[in-house]
Parts: sequence; C-alpha cells; structure tokens
Amino acid sequence: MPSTIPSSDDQPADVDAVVIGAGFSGLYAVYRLREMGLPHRAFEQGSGVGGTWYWNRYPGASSDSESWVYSFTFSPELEQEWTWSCRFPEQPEILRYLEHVADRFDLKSCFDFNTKVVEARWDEAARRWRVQTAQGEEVQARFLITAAGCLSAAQVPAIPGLEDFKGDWYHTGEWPHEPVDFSGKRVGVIGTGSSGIQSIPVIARQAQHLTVFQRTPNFSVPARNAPLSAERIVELKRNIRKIRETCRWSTIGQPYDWRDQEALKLRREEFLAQLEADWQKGGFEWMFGSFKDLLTDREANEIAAEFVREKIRATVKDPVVARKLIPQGYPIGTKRLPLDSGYFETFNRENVSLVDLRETPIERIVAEGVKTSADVHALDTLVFATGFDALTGPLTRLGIRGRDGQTLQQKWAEGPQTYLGLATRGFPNLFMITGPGSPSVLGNMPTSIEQHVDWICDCLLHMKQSGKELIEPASEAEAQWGAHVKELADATLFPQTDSWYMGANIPGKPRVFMPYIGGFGTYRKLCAEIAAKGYEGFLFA
Ligand code: NA7
Repeated sequence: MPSTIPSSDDQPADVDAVVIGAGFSGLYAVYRLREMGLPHRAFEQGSGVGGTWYWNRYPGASSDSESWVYSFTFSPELEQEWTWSCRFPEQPEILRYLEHVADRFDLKSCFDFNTKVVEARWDEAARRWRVQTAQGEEVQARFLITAAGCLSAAQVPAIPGLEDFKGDWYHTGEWPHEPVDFSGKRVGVIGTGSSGIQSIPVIARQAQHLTVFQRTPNFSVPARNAPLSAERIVELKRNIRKIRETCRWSTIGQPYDWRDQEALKLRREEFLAQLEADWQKGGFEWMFGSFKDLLTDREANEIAAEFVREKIRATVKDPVVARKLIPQGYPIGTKRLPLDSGYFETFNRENVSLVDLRETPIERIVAEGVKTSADVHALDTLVFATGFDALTGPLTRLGIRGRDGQTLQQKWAEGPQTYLGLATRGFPNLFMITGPGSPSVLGNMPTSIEQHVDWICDCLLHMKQSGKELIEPASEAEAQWGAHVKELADATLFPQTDSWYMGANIPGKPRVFMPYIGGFGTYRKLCAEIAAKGYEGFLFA
C-alpha cells in the first residue's frame, strides 16, 4: 500500500482510493473503504452530504420509491432505529436521513466538502490517478471511484435572452438552500418531467399565477402518498429483511415484479380491470408490477396508455387544456414515468395556465418573461425543470483522462462503452458506481448502489490479496457487454422514444439507450458470477 504523504491540511495526498460524491453512493463507498482499512480521500462539491437530495430542494421534491426500500440495507440496526413518516419521503426527510447516516457512522470526517474535482488524470508511469481539485490540491490514488450520481448534471437549455430576464430564475436540480417564496408572484415553469410534475402542484398553491410551459405532454401515475400508521411501521420493521431480499432479486429493485402473464392474453375487460385495481394502489407498481408485455408490445402498451389518457380527460375540466395535456405518439413508460400528487388536478385551478410549446414555441426570454411565437408571458420567477445530462454528464464533467490523455468524452463519442457499467477500457482502476450500462436509473437507486459498492470493494480486496495492481475490462468483454445492453433495449419499446435514457434531451448527444434493462436481479447474478470466475472479462496486471 502507498505511503501517506501529508498535504497542506494534514490529509494524505497519496491514498488507495479517491471517491467523488457524498450522496448515497459516496457515503456507502467510504463506509466500506474505511471498514476494509483502505486509505482514501473523498471529495464533495456541496457543503454537505446528500447528493441528489442536497441539490434537488425544489418544492415537492420526493422519492418515487417507497421509503422502506429507498434507504440503506447494510445496517440492520439503522433499519430498525430510523422511522420514515410516510410512503414516499420528501426531500427534507431524505436529507435528514442521509445526515443521520453520516453522523451515526461518522462519515462526514471522511469528506472534503466544498471541494470540486476538476480533473482526474491517469499517470501510467506512477500507476496512479492524479486528482486535481478546484481548490488547488492534487491527490494521488491507485483507484478512482465515481459516486457522482446519474442525474446530477443540471441542464439549462440554451434559450436566448436569459441574461435579460429581470426576475429570479432557478433550475430544480440546483435549488437554493433558503426557501423560495412564490407568494404574490407570477411564476413560470418550463418542463413537465418528474421534477416539473412534482413541483407544479406545490408552486400553484403559493403563486399568484403559474404558467406551465409544456413541450411534450407526459403520462403520470398517482403516488397516493400517505403517512405511515404506527401499525404499518411495526409491520414494515418486522418484515424489512424479507422485503429487502425480494428487492435485491427483482427487476427494478422493488418488492414487486412483473406478473408472469401477458396482458394481450387476457380479455380486454380483465386487462382494464387489473389496470384499474393497480391504479388504486398508486406508485410504480401500476406499471412495473403489471403485465410483462407492457414495455415490449406496442398494442398492450397502447391500451395502458389510453387508460391513463382517459384518467386525464376525466380529471381536467377544460377539454381544450385536457387535449393539450394528453400524451400521444410515444409508448407509456418509455420516458421516465413520473408519480404525482395532484398534477392534472392543478390545471383546474383559476391561477394556472398551460402553454403548449408545440403550438407556440418559445422564441426567447425577455426582461419581462418568456416570449413565445404568440405572446409575452410576464413573469417574476422562472423555474427550469428541464432535466439533466443523464448518466454520462456527471462523469464527463469530472475531467477524467485515462491512458494517453484520452477523455471520457472522446472514448464515448458514439455513446458510453463500459463493461457492466462498472469500468471502461483505457481507464485503468476506474470504477463507476451506477455507471451507464448498469441498471442504475431503471431501478431503486439505493439497491443498485449498494450492490455496486459491494462488488467494487470485493474486487479491491481480491486485488489486494492476490497482489494485483491494475484492472480494466478487456476490449472484447466491453464490446460484448455493449452489444448485450443494446440487444436487450432493442427488444423493448424504449428506443422508440426521445428520452433522457436515450440521450435525446441533450443537443448533439449520441442516441444510445444507456442503462442495462435486463433486470436488476439478473444483473446482480451476472456480476456475482463474473467475480466468482476470477473477474471474467477483466484484465489484471
Ligand atoms: P426530465 O425528465 O428530463 O424533464 C425535463 C422536462 O423539461 C421535459 O418535459 C422536457 O421536455 C422539458 N424541456 C427540456 N428542455 C426544454 C426546452 N428547451 N424547452 C421546453 N421544454 C424543455 O427532467 P426531470 O428533472 O423532470 O426528471 C429527471 C428525473 O427523472 C429525476 O430527477 C428522477 O426523479 C427521475 P421534452 O420531454 O424533452 O420535450
């Protein structure tokens, strides 16, 4: 193991591993590294822990996974002592949870906060990563572990004139820490993805007037969030280990899975009755605990899509507004399906108006507000709920350079190439937690994260015990994995839609379905088998 050279602030400048990020992944990574006795440094550009939940403080921000699965499983004591208040926890509660985890396991001392990594360069001669921070420190590490999240590179679209706007503007993914007061304000929200759909009902209740600028109408399923009763909490805590075990082997890291049944084999009334029964449950189960052909068969999908369109028509009173809100032309579920708490009902409010940007596109932002091809919409506050450079963005912006100075952008010019979403050829000793090519955003994130961190740490232990210094994927293994990820995606309806899963929301980004869609349990098994076969597909030196 390397010697430890003290840096200016008495932290070692030569370590075994550098971890970037202090969200769920970074916290668990440093917990495991410390447990294994591997010297490490960890950097976080925010002033505290939380990752997604540190940055996404917009009104209504909430987990779309149930609280009893959207949390760590590594400590049974933690599971028993922490009590969630409701089914889908909101951002402040999740942040409190992550703060609690960090304090309980003394993880904050492992991090340098307010410290942004601006470059990580592989030094072939020294067999080290040289990690530079914006604060001017250089740390050397044998291993670089990215815990930078999948949806952390906020995307403000290049609409001309933003600098002229006289009001305040915010992006949901970089929300201020102090509450934003919308009372008495004319507010505009651009974007109707998950963040827009969560924030719009809350902002509408506060604002004098809310204008929603919608480019693509979205499907949404009711969350039916509710407080957890004392009895339910006791029951959940009693069964929590069993619930977690089911999540580990399920398709999307949830305690439910596809029914072993095809929708089109049912009579239509039976299919519709089941959709209705599942709709009443609320949450993702409506789609991902439903029939297994919903995301592979356009006809089955269309019946489910029409079921939701009917719900929108029944909810929105003004038929003209309802027509604008109704999604058409892409299969339901192939854009990230939002969960909502009164989203469509919000358009029945007197103080809410909808601008259909397909009819009247935004031309520019002006001092008074947003100018479309039809009007100037006067605004005091503008909210960009316009999403993220998903999956690859958080990694490419770290300034990672592998062998021969190659950047990740260069390597991934035609789309991300990875082996298992964990590593990429030409970048030795780099591990990506929930990288592109792994299930990541298609499942419950903490389940994905813990599996990746455990796999990486086991691999580091294996290398330590067997005296191996370097690891990277073999070219053939990486190519085969890429082909497999594509083949699985092509068997579904996902590639038919412009979505951030496909990189379609970022101008110039290659159109590639980025996550692994073969199911979380299958992926976990595969990763374990590869490790058991001596890390098949990886090259060691
Ligand atoms: P999304 O799902 O990428 O949604 C972004 C929304 O912003 C979507 O409706 C976009 O319309 C819209 N958008 C993006 N750029 C523009 C421009 N230039 N003009 C008008 N509208 C635009 O991001 P979210 O943050 O909502 O969701 C990410 C979350 O998914 C994440 O936080 C997880 O909770 C799950 P489009 O559909 O592209 O036409």
